[in-house]
Parts: sequence; C-alpha cells; structure tokens
Amino acid sequence: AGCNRGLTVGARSVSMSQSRSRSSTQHVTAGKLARNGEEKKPVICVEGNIASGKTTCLEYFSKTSNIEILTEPISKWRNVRGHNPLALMYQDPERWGITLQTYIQLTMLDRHLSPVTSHPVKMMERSIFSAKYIFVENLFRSGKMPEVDHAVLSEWFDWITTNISIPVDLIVYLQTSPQTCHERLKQRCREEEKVIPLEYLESIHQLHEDWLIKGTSSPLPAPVLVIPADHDLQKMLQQYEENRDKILAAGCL
Ligand code: D5M
Repeated sequence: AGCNRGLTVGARSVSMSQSRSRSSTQHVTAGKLARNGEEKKPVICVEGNIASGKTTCLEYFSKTSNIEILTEPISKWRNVRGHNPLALMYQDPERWGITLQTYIQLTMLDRHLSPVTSHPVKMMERSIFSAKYIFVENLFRSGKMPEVDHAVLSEWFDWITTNISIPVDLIVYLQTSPQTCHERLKQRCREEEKVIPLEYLESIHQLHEDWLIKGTSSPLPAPVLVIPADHDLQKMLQQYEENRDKILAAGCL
C-alpha cells in the first residue's frame, strides 16, 4: 500500500522495460503452488560475475538494515556427503557440469523457498534464474555440456518455474569488467577457482549483459537496478548508501 507502482528503478540503466519485466514476472509466478500461509515480503536478488563484490554488498545490508540475508549455499556445493561437485565441475565440466548444476538448482530453489522470518525484506545472493540463464547456458554454449544434459536440466527448470511460485521483486546487478573480477579472484585464492581463466569470466560477463542489460537472452523475473562495481571498497559502500532506500523499497516497484 502506498507504493508508486509506476516507479522506474534505478539511477543508471534500469534498462529493461517495465512491461517486459512485468510479463516475465507473470510468466514466472502465475498459477503457482504458493506455500500455505506465507506472507508476501519483498525479495531482492544480487547478481553479478564471479568475484564482483556480492559478499560486500550483502554485508553492507546485513549491517545497516533489518533484512534477511541468504548467501549462496557454496559450502554445500563444495561438500555434498563428502564430495566436492564444484571442484569436479572446474576440473572436468563435460563430465561433472550436470551433476553440479542439478545440485545448484535444488539448493537455490531451497533458498527461494526458505521459511518466513520476522525480517521485512529478503536479500539473496544470486537466484535459480542466474544459475540457469548464466551458468548452465555458458556450459552449454561453450560446448562443455552435452545436449541431453542441457535438455534434462531445462525440463527440470521449466517444471519448477511453472509449478512453484518464485517471486523476485528486484535484481541488483553489480556490473563489473571481467578484468576486475579476475584480479579479485586471484586475491581471494579459493582453491577450486585457481583454474578459472579470464575467458571464462568474459563469457559469464557477456551472459549477464545479454540478460540484465540488453534483455536479449532470457526472461527477466524482476526490474533491474544496475550498480557499477569496479570501484574500491569505499566508493562501493557509498553507492550502497546512496541506493539503500531505493533497494529496500523493492516491493513497491
Ligand atoms: O561464486 C562462488 C563460486 O561458485 C564461483 O566459483 C562460481 C561458482 N558458481 C556460482 N554459481 C554457479 C553455477 N550456477 N554454476 C557453476 N558455478 C557457479 P561467487 O561469484 O564468488 O559467489
């Protein structure tokens, strides 16, 4: 109530058209099995390339706002009953891509459906949508995922998004250059990621741009707020401060 539903998001490029977003949202949420008694609260997904600074963004909001933060379940991807499908995927994507992506799809769905808490707003690191539209598509398009694996994953994804309500109210896109991500990746030194070349980050970047900026690849589940994220920590925190109210008002967009 009291929200201006015609509001256009974002200072820079809220570059998707509202009508496109709305129809996509309807496509994603229409006629779904809603969880009994679950109240509607705004859901914000923070999207961006690997090492684009999502953790810093989430930390800023967890410290400054009454908000529920749901990080990517990466510890699960690195240890499922003693196995590390994330490392296996980086070592041999043709063999293990489907294994990791099936598990990521499950764990991201679990995040989206996480039980209601008392926080008025929910902020997630990535989404089931970017898992499919960015990472699965990248594996497939680069010839590292067999067509049959892609078909099976797509059937799962389509079933899930047709039959289960997965509302998203705002996507915050941390827009970086692949070079910046490559530098940050080297600094954080995560064991599995030592094999990631710049070209991988360039492909992931391009898919983000096609999806969130150009609107030419996959449906948008929500409006997009773009935050340029090549800057140093201080400038990034300043941008989060400037955009804070707008982001937290996501449910009104
Ligand atoms: O991503 C954490 C790590 O997880 C990084 O190595 C990328 C990887 N990742 C995240 N989502 C996916 C999907 N869907 N497929 C394959 N790999 C993925 P970070 O960007 O640091 O949060």
